[in-house]
Amino acid sequence: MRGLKILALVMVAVLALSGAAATAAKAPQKKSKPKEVTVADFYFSPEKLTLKEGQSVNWVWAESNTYPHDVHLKSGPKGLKAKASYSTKTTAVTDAEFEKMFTTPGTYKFICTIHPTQMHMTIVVKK
Ligand SMILES: [Cu+2]
Repeated sequence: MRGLKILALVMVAVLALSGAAATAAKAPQKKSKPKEVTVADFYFSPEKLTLKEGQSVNWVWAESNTYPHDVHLKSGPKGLKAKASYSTKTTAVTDAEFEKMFTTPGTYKFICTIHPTQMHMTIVVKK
């Protein structure tokens, strides 16, 4: 009986340790996980995002879309390099993603070039 009790205690300890290990392994992944923006008919969600330097945004086209959309940088911080890399090269209706890392602090304004009055969003990158 006593042997069983000790075995049970050891098992609980092992489970607790493996749980802690799993949490520790997940932590860095969560930190670098991109913030998701939905590209929908006819809005970006959220419309405003604040990031820390080095964080990424992943735009994901909604499955329910029936119209084509793109992501286009309308304006960015002064001196921003490789501006074209902040815009998609084509439009898509659905089944598309666009990921971009932000390393230059400042304010970024994005539109969908097909629906510029409805679809716009702002990203602020802080140091
Ligand atoms: Cu659009």
